[in-house]
Amino acid sequence: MTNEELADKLYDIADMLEIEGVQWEPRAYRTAALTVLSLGADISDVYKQGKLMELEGIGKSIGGSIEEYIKTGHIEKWDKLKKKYNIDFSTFRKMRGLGPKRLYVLYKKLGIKDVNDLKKALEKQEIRELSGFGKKSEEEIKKNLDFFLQTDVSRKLLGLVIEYAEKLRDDLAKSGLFEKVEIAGSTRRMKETVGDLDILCVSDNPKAGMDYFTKMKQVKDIIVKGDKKTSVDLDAGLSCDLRIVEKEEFGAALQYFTGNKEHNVKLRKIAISKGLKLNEYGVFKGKTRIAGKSEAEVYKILGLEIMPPEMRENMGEIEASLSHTLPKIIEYNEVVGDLHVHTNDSDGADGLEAMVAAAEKAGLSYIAVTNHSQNLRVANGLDEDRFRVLNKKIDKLNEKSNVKILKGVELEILKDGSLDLPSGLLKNMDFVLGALHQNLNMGGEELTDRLIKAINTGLITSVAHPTDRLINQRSPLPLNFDKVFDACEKNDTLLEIDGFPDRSDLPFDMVKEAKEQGIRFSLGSDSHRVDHFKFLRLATAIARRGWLEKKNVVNALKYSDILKLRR
Ligand code: DGT
Ligand code: CA
Ligand code: CA
Repeated sequence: MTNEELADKLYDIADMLEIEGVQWEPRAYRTAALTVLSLGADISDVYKQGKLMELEGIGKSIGGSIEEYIKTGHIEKWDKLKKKYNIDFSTFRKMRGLGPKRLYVLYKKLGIKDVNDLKKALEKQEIRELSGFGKKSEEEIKKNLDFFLQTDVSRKLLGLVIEYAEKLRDDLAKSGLFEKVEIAGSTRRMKETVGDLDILCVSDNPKAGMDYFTKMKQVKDIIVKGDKKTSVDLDAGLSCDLRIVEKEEFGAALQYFTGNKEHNVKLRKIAISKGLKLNEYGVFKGKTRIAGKSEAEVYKILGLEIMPPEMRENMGEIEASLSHTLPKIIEYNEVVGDLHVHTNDSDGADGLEAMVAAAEKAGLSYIAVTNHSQNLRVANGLDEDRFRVLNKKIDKLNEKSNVKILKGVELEILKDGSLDLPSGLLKNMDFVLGALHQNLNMGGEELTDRLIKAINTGLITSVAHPTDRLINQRSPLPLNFDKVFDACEKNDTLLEIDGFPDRSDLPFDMVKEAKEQGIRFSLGSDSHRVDHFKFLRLATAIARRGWLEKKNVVNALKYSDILKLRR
């Protein structure tokens, strides 16, 4: 049993309870599922240590279900519900647009249980005949299904594997069998999703090193084992290549196995044009190795400046390096504030004081508390009165708090582009994230006009998670981003980079485009509980992958300067 299998069961229960019309339980089950997914340790180990109930969001009832599953491989609640709702929820969750309630209608009226059934019903154009669906809705479902069928859902979210990968690296290093241990591949480039882990080591005793690796408790199966390369399946549900190389070739190997592939291909062409040969063992002139010990040495001998791994996506970094025009991208420690944080006043799990304490522990100097606004009822959005009360509480807390708190809101942009709260209140807010969450089933042009109308009010500081994509789950909104960027530029409105693992939104390639147009950005973890502040690092990674410099990111400003954004 893996954490993932358990989380899937919990999500299933949430979906089925939602169909039953149960009020709060679905949320609780989803929260618990996310806790299990991002745990970083095996849930059965946590259970054995008697620490199950200490986990965030896991109380008596859900804890009981988890215990039952660990002991018996079943959850009776799931079995019972599933008899009534024999739907492949777990696959449908990865697809945009069909929530549990709509799935149930399709199941009851057309007998659709899985993606295959859905495909057939679409071919026969049966869905448009259902009340509450119609032709437009059928086309939307088809589009989402096509997107789903094209995506590789086997890739893992970086935000859910990075700590696991770093622990694996540290565990290897602690063995004392390796002189060097480094993470390479897409994880080192901080790509939003990871296919497999790549780890690179130097060791005097490769045999003992590989023995140690294959016996680690994270290793589930050995795929191939050799002294130079070993591949295994990990308990986190992904595989890992570990390579042991010579000290003299470590830099060249690290460069090669960091990639990406297109970046490497271009580098090799440059080597050839200089009469040299580049591979994972070094840079060679004839048979003599002339570089390879460090990455910097490899780049230098090819006439290039080294660039951070995040930039190595063949997006112009090699050309910029050759012409000495590489920007100095923002450093992780230059991000001093988090500009997207929820509390339990809306849909967060923890209270204001707890979130502020956690922010202080995370080393932040300020946070914007951006709870949902009234129209987002599923998230317990706040109306004007509740915001006024909360803002007073924030003013009071600010008097004694080391971490400064900006009074913010994640504001619904309504169907007609108007704003969900009166402008009088908004003018007194320190940070307004404008967001599209509801009524998204409209054409791209309408949607674009709606967002631009909101931006043009001048009341929005930053556009929250602009594409609204969820990785492996739903496609980006069909917005016209040329127009959106123009509107942002004109109004000096920021774009957000939301670092929550499945959002990672704005995506890095679009970040780079918007930067070229002079747009600035705000970064947010989109924290819903105390342990989510770690996702700010992922937002920063996307900023770096989009070539942002310190001046392009408002989270590098001091608290007193960030307040001036709206003045
Ligand atoms: P992933 O695992 O799909 O998230 O992405 P990567 O980038 O980690 O790719 P992976 O694990 O297949 O290979 C690690 C690195 O090794 C990759 O970034 C570049 C290098 N590499 C792999 N295959 C080739 C190749 O055929 N040619 C060159 N030049 N480099 C390669
Ligand atoms: Ca990889
Ligand atoms: Ca690999």
